[in-house]
Amino acid sequence: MPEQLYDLGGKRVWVAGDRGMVGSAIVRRLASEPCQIVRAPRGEVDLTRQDQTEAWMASARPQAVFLAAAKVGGIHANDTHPAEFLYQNMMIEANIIHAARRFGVEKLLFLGSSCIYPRMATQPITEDALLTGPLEPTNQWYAVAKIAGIKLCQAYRRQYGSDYISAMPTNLYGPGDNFDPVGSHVVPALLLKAHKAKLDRARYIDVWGSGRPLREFLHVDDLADGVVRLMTHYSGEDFVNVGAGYDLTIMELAELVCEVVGFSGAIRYDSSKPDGTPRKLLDVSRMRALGWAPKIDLRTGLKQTYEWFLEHPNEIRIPVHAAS
Ligand code: GFB
Repeated sequence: MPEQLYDLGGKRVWVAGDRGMVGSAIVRRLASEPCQIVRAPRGEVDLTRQDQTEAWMASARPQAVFLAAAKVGGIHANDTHPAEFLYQNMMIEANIIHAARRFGVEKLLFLGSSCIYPRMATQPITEDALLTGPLEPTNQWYAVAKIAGIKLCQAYRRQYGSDYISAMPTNLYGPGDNFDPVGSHVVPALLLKAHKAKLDRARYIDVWGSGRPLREFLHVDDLADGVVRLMTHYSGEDFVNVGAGYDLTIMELAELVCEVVGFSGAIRYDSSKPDGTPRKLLDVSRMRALGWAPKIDLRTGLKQTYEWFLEHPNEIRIPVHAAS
């Protein structure tokens, strides 16, 4: 079993982005660690602003930071808001990572994304595929910002000896997701479409693209468990993939979602919408060697996410988590 390298016991821990899907899952997971969570007052710290970020870090003095704050969205949001995805994500990362060094953070974990890899990377994708080929055009802006975040962690480690590490999660889903029909990722989008179609007794739902792309989906609670594992048991310049270990086609996902929701109509494919990357299955050997494995299978996770959605009818999350 790998040895523990960092003890969260008694530490002041800040989850940047703690109101987003990922950040709130990390906060839930940290409830079973003997640490103290520090939280910025709602809406009061704009992490794209260096002055506000530094003032918050100077007053809160976190010892460990999970950097889960980001501007996020699905394929359409990425494709149509390139400036926001590039600018906001670069600012958030640079402000927090720089402030972490200034204010003595002992350990920081940065969350990247599997879209950092070349569009045509060999599958399953190992971490050394980074920067070996051209990016997928629909999310290249987000990818470049996330690559900059990885490089910042590596650079601060090399130059200042800062213990900053990075995790590369695959496509995530779960409670607290953004269910905006246009800006969201595919899982919440299809849950919403199938749910509305069931209520309206519609004959079909529309699914974007050809249905042929393959995607890997990880429940956000499994991701949260993985990043806490990395925080406590990993230190190094190499970043680490976090994925489920298997993928399925969007067509198979759409069928599974309809089954979970109880919609028995047809599925139509809208070829005017982009497919994006044909496949991005992560190699998770490094993560498994650290003693982590996902526990929530896709069907169970989709059912649980649908139940969360039904219990939160008014909760439409905006896709910007820049405000902590
Ligand atoms: O989840 P998604 O938006 O993100 O789309 P990406 C995944 C696949 O599902 C694409 C298809 O092939 C979409 O065309 N799809 C089918 C749909 N119907 C829908 C729908 O109603 N809504 C959406 N959103 N997709 C994102 C990146 O790429 O992955 C981000 O843009 C980030 O930067 C994220 O990296 C993890 O997997 O294509």
